Amino acid sequence: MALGDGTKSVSDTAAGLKMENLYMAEVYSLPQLGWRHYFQQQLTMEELESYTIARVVGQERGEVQLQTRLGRLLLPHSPSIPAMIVGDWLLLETEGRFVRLLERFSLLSRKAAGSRVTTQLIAANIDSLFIVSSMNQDFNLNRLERYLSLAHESGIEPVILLTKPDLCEDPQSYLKQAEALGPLLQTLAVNSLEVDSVQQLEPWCSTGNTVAFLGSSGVGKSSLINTLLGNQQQHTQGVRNDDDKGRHTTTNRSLHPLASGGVLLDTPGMRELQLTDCEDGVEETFSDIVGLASCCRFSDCRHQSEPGCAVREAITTGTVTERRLKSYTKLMREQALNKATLAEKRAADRKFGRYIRSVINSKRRE
Ligand SMILES: Nc1nc2c(ncn2[C@@H]2O[C@H](COP(=O)(O)OP(=O)(O)OP(=O)(O)O)[C@@H](O)[C@H]2O)c(=O)[nH]1
Ligand SMILES: [Mg+2]
Ligand SMILES: [Zn+2]
Repeated sequence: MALGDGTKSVSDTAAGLKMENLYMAEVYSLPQLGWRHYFQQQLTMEELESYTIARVVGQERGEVQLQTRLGRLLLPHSPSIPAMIVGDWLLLETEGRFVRLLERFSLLSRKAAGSRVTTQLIAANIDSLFIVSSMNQDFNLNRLERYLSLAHESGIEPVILLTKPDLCEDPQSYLKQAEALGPLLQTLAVNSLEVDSVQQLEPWCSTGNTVAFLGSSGVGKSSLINTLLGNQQQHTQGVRNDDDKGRHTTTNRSLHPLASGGVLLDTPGMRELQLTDCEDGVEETFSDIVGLASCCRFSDCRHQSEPGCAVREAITTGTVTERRLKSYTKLMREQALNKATLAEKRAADRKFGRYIRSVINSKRRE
């Protein structure tokens, strides 16, 4: 079912209507939607009895799409409701009024695209991250390391999916390069259009597990989701012939519960993924370099031409590539810079807030 189809807006309904009256079919149990003990323990017995539990499954022009045990409904955005993102869990009153957002166990965010330095939320309460790349001009090790850093920072298990093996002359060479990014990293070649091939993903699609698909446009995120769902819920579209780039077909994030369990999150293709405040995630992604750096003669070694540099030694012997060292240095610098700019911006916002309050107060006094 396409998001929003057949659902009614809460604001369209007469006040006092019971929630049961608002919903259309499409019924899933709470565990099928990803509900678990972590959320249950945030509720009192009274809350459990009197409120309806809902998960954010989509967002569109001023409305949040929610899935409950009984079906779907729309919640209009309002300034009194906190910022929510796909994957969030919340409580609703019987009439559909917002009560409270539940604490998240994981949160994916990045620096918003463009020159503005603000944080953009991507998704909440994600268990596994499928980092999707096709085996063509889209394939880029530096970019994969960005996605891996994001996953590690959020404590989410990453899996690299390399798509379009059927259109590639040497899939093994791509697989080998991706596998070299980490000894424990799961890397799979998968044809998004073939049921047999997509079956490899079943271990991550078990009941209650929420899996986010991230990657550039045209790599096959929506195609993978359609094959897993067994229908064409998500629109897909061919890539440009000259450079394999996609056409940004998916424009909204949406959650798709599988009948067999598991919840899939489709996302629009990302043009860029800039990290912010991801030091731990970057260090985990580059644990080989971090480990070697601890053996350098100087504790502030920059791994350029210092004597006794264990990282340079590893580059000479071929254990680490120059590319990987550059990628590590770049990501560390980028996340620190974005973090500092964000902190400055927040401080400026706070100062501005204080100024506004003082003006209002002095006007009141007058
Ligand atoms: N041959 C082949 N084609 C694929 C494969 N995966 C995806 N495609 C095709 O690639 C095109 C783009 O696929 P989509 O699923 O729309 O890509 P997407 O990642 O969702 O793209 P956006 O929504 O723009 O982010 C479609 O024409 C798919 O049929 C694959 O493994 N093999
Ligand atoms: Mg898509
Ligand atoms: Zn060094």
